[in-house]
Amino acid sequence: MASTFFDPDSELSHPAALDAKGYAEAYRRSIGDGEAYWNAEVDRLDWIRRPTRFDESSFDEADFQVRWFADGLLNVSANCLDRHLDELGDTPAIIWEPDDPSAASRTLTYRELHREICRFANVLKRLGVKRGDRVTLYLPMIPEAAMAMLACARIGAIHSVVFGGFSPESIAQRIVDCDSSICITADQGLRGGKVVPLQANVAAAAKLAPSLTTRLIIRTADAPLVLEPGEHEYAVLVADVDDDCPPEPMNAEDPLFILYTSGSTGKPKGVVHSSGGYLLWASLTHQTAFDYRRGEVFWCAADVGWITGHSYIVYGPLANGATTLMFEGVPTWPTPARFWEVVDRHQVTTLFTAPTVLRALMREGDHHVTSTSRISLRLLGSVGEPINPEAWRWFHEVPGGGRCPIVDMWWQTETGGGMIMPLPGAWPQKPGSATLPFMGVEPVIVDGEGRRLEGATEGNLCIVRSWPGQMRTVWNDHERFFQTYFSTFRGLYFTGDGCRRDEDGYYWITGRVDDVINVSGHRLGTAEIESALVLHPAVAEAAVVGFPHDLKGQGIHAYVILNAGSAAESEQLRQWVRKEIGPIATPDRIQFAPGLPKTRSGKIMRRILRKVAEGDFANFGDTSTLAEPGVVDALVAQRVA
Ligand code: 6R9
Repeated sequence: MASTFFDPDSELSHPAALDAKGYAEAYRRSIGDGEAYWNAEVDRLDWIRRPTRFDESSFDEADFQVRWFADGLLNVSANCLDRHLDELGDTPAIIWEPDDPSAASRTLTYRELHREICRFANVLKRLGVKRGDRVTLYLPMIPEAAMAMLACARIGAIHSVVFGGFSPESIAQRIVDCDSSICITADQGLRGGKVVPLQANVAAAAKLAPSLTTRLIIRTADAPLVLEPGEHEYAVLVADVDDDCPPEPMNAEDPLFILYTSGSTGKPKGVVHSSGGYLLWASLTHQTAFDYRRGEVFWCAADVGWITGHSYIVYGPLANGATTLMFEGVPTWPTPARFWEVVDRHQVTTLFTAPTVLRALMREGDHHVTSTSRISLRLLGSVGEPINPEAWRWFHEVPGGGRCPIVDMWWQTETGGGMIMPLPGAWPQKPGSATLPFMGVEPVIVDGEGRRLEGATEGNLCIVRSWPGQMRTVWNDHERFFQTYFSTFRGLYFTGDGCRRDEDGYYWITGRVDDVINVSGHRLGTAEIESALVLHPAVAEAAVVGFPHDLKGQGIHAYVILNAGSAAESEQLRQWVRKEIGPIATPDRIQFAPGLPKTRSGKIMRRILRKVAEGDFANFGDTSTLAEPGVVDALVAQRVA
């Protein structure tokens, strides 16, 4: 495929920190002499004891481990707050933009944020939270979400943030898995003027999760809280604690947080990130990929419930002394101009968002964008799924006014921070390509048998060696960590993504090659949705696949087989999944199927189900192993009917 190069040099108002030569040199060092490279880079953090050990990881089964900086001691919250106070005490750390554009925004300086977090940490201590305890967070996009995360980090507790769109069942599943006894939530959340009943959802989850004994509630609405036994009002407890809370010295390898993510089985994996390596990676990638400069306003428009929010709303920017903008609302409410109005209001320099948002805004018409100034913007970013060249061009030309390079950053919950992305100003871009690997990242493309493919090629994307931000384990299931990522291709970390490398060595992510689908940038396991469907009394069997969707990237197509004599409406089943998992998992289509295409050994042939869902009935490939070939014709007949 021919592709246009965009030369971003001409677009940058001042030269970027790294040019092509600087990058090539740094990249070569990071791969050729990792120890020297990381020995210099660790100084971007403040250590209580500077590490003398660096990468001690191995992807081989015999001595498998992921470990970095193992003798280092630090505290993550001290790195994000205390060390900035002398120089940046009066600089805004967080600017909060509420859902309702007519409500007042809120700014917290580093000094104010430091004080709030110390007090928050003291509240947690008073509730009995100790080093190593797991604290569940189920919060709206309010500054208290960042405060709660950093308060945990201050006392060495491990946070597990659960996205505010998940159902009570999903919250409970995550609480039970990490045996968490406390959940921090709010009375309600607001999104696009709609109320999300957070406190009630946690109360419902508590009935399903016996370990959960304590609920800390932040009041956001005017109405006084109504508290059940086990619930505490944050404002009441915080009125009565000290401003002083010394940061707990933590080992670099101590877990900082758990974040659950979907995989190929029905049960979400608790991805565990470290204190030292993770923070270093979040800080280094934020600084370098976004060419961050002091005084700029950085806006990552993700939710803190996802890894993007962890690394680029909270940890990366605050570790770098940046001003991070936190937005409670949605891009299309009250009007599709909201994003750009927020950019103007807070003089945002960098906006990091997702292709699904761009596609939604694109079809609303350019006038919503062009009616705003956006003159403060210098850089744009895209994450979460492959960006289609059309959305890339629109982002560049309309919101970016043709002046801003686009950082298309490929990474995963598991990688902690960006892995493959263009560094602004360093090399020409191609719309739709994440371009080249970041420092210390050595990608390879392998075929189905694990053979490394050279030059321009396409296959499975793997990473050869560890990097500091890599996840350390799956909570409580180290064996699953190895099996999921390191057993498919021996000695390599398998990303689950397909990838093409072009003649210029640029990487193009083509999407998941496993049973994970990406709906509006949200990762969902097809098995999770299937498990939810078969819980319905009328459903005997279900198979879920993704299909191309104009706005969402992928939509959810569910094949459902009902129990003999049972009946169900598709809308009923859609609502059922919504209730079981959350709105993001609601199937777009339910197809009541007479049967599923299976091999004689009983394996569902998902390849065929994907083709049928896509409406591609011509290329089923080899169907000779099908137990009942007639099933495929029946499925096709239903689709064309
Ligand atoms: C950060 C995040 C990870 C999956 C990943 C890939 C897709 C993310 C992308 C991208 C193409 C990009 N993905 N960024 N694909 N280009 N710039 O999204 O983490 O929620 O774990 O999803 O998202 O398929 O494997 P996570």
